[in-house]
Amino acid sequence: MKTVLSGIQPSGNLTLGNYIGAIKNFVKLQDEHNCYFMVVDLHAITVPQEPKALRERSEMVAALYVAAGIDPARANIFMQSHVPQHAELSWLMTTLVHMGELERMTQFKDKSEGKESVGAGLFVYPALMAADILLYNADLVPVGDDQKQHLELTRDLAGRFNHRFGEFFTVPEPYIPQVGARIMSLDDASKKMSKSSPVEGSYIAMLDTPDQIRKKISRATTDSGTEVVYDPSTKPEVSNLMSIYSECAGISLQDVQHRFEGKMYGAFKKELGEVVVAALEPLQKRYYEIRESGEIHDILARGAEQARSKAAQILDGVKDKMGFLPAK
Ligand code: AQP
Repeated sequence: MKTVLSGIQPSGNLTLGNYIGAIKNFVKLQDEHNCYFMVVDLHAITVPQEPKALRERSEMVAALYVAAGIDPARANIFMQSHVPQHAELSWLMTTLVHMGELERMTQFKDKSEGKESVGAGLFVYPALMAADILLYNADLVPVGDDQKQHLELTRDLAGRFNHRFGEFFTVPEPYIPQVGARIMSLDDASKKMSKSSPVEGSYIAMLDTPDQIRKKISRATTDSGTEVVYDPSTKPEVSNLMSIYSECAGISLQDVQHRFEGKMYGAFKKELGEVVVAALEPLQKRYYEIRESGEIHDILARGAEQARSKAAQILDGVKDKMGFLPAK
């Protein structure tokens, strides 16, 4: 059985991009694999977070995992900060990664662009991500397209460690969906849909009300022309909306195209609004029940306990390989 690990930052309202690009795949993978799904709160603080909001969003992400169908009886759901080994292995990884490698990370460039002062945590973020994955010797890492570069670096670090200290880490593989790996902003298809975007109309939040969803979709930017045709190079905006339709309705892109042959953008967007509402409404209902019951705290406690036991074992092995004197 393969080990799968992934996580989402509690850094904003989770979007349809996070759902399609990440969570939907987590749900699929839990049946056949040994899964660890974290809320990566240590990553969220690489950009300033307000403490009260961080706490609320952390609980929100965990509850959304469960509401979306991740079953705590089959997968480990936990908060990254509840497993101290992540921070410890992260330091060890920081000593292996090269400055030039970190400087090449496009996410760092994007998130630091135009900022007067940038925390060092944002720069060394990929070392923490490598630690997250290697701490469980994960085989597969389901991520959206945007995380591919970080995963490549994790693979390099695993290889570097194995080369220097002897075979130890599994070199992880990315698991990237064919459709929906990069859901783009509703107002600009050259940018990915992002939960920390200051423009609310650019994303659909998983917890948006039906009216908000319909309104945002009706206002989404569309390419010139009128035909509903999938071609990301000439029709990026409509193609993005078609990917969302395909993922939310569970039909192929080809079928979406057939369905709207001879119809205009207006009719397509109207139906898309209903398809997204139908995909999110049952999940939202479960979400509010989970929050109301308070059960998420027990789920997180059990998940962290299981994660800590695996993480401690791997970290002991790493420290031994690196030459640390064992504690008595
Ligand atoms: N637009 C997207 N399309 C497909 N997948 C996406 N993911 C994020 N945005 C999209 C996937 O969601 C997972 C969690 O991402 P993250 O929390 O680590 O942060 P991120 O990749 O930086 O995503 P965001 O939403 O843009 O967060 P902020 O704004 O806080 O940086 C990952 O698997 C990611 O690929």
